[in-house]
Amino acid sequence: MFIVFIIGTAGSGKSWLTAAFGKWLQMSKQDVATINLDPGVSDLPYSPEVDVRDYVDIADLMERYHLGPNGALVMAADLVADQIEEITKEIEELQTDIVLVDTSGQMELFAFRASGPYIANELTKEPKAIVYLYDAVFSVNPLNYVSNLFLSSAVLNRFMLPQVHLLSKCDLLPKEEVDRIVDWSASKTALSAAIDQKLDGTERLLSRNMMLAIYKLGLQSPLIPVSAKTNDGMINFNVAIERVLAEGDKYTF
Ligand SMILES: Nc1nc2c(ncn2[C@@H]2O[C@H](COP(=O)(O)OP(=O)(O)OP(=O)(O)O)[C@@H](O)[C@H]2O)c(=O)[nH]1
Ligand SMILES: [Mg+2]
Repeated sequence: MFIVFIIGTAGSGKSWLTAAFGKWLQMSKQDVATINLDPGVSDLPYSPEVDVRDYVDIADLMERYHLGPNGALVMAADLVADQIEEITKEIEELQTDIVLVDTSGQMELFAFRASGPYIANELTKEPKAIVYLYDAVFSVNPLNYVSNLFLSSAVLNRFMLPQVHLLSKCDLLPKEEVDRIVDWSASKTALSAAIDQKLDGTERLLSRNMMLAIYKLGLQSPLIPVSAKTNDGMINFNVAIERVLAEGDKYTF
């Protein structure tokens, strides 16, 4: 069994990608299950085999502890960590080859609190990977792109798992724009030129130095453009996951 956590900023397309990639794997005759780890979601574009909302109820936490929605989400994240053995048992009983895990809407709940890495670590002892989403529309500006590069590096630093980077919702941009962002992810010269061309003053200086820091640490990684609406890029995404998790083999034999 392989476990894939889908992580990204709020609204970056995690749930839709879980749905679309899950369906795509099913059509490719792979044995897949989807898990919802977001206690705050009301509607999902897929039917999860395991749902954290069966373990914690945000509305109940808000009422019982007089919390706001964010306070309740923080508490829910910790309560999920407490239930990790039960959730793991449910996942193991599924006996599927690949498990897609849709994480919290608010990325910081999963990535930047103690409970996230604990959950990632304890949720079965199977091989795991992280898929980090760069929202395509947000990434058009090099300043935003570099900020996301930093966020994805912070996620890597928190989980220390193999990480695949996607440019999500790429159907929303013209192809030239998608190609340009992918180019930034593959070439320091291209990103450097975009920073010089599109930014000035402090933004340019900061972005340039942030880019250099990422390169110095060797944390740059190519983006794979995907769309959950058109299924563009699913083949390349799948190849990348197979490479990091199954040494290039299919998950299901
Ligand atoms: N055009 C387009 N829209 C997308 C795509 N993926 C997601 N969306 C839309 O973007 C919005 C957010 O998508 P979600 O999948 O819910 O994003 P999320 O990261 O799970 O959001 P939160 O869990 O609330 O943080 C929804 O309105 C989707 O319809 C895509 O590939 N293309
Ligand atoms: Mg979601």
